[in-house]
Amino acid sequence: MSSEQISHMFKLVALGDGAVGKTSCIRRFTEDSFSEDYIMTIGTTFALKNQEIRLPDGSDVSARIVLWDLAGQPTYNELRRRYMAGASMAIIVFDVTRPQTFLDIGEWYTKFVTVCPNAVVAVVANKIDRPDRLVPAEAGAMIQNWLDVLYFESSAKTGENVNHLFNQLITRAIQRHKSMGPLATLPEGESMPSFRTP
Ligand SMILES: Nc1nc2c(ncn2[C@@H]2O[C@H](COP(=O)(O)OP(=O)(O)OP(=O)(O)O)[C@@H](O)[C@H]2O)c(=O)[nH]1
Ligand SMILES: [Mg+2]
Repeated sequence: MSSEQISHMFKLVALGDGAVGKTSCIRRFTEDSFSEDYIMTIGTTFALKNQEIRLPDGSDVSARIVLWDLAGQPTYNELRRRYMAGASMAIIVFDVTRPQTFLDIGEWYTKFVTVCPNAVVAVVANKIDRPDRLVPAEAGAMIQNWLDVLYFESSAKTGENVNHLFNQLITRAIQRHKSMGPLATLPEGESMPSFRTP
């Protein structure tokens, strides 16, 4: 196995309706913690995570991910569009106990790929720990066939599949970045965010 140390920096945005668990998935991934309380995200918050990734060819890569956590409430539509710019990947999250959040996936997808056509997208069926699940796994499989996306089922509460989904997404983003060559950087005029406390 070769151990090639390349540093990659990627922007990831979390999309999906309000209260589906975007902040919870990010927090589970970055801090390995979970809270039952719902605190609506206002505007945008950022998190940072350094992740070691083993690529399918056996090489090890270190990636730095800036996770942009965008408010799901519709009030922030225009802001959200601007913040999507320059993202290499997106998670589009829905809540398996609320079918409307599943029906809205297509709209989120269209909004995102219009701004970032080359990014890697994962649709995430969250809250699978809940006994009152209404959206079946088959619905997710359909989405995967219709759209050019990865599909995962997760629980930010138990942690099930959360690391796996982010690792898969980052792996795909690195592969896509490599295949697009050295010019595949942020669009002109775009820069990484400066960090501030939310
Ligand atoms: N049972 C269960 N509850 C979850 C899970 N993920 C999130 N929740 C709960 O769902 C609620 C909303 O979670 P958030 O992560 O704040 O949702 P959000 O998508 O960031 O919401 P906005 O910031 O308003 O867009 C909180 O009460 C969480 O505790 C999960 O996997 N299982
Ligand atoms: Mg949130």
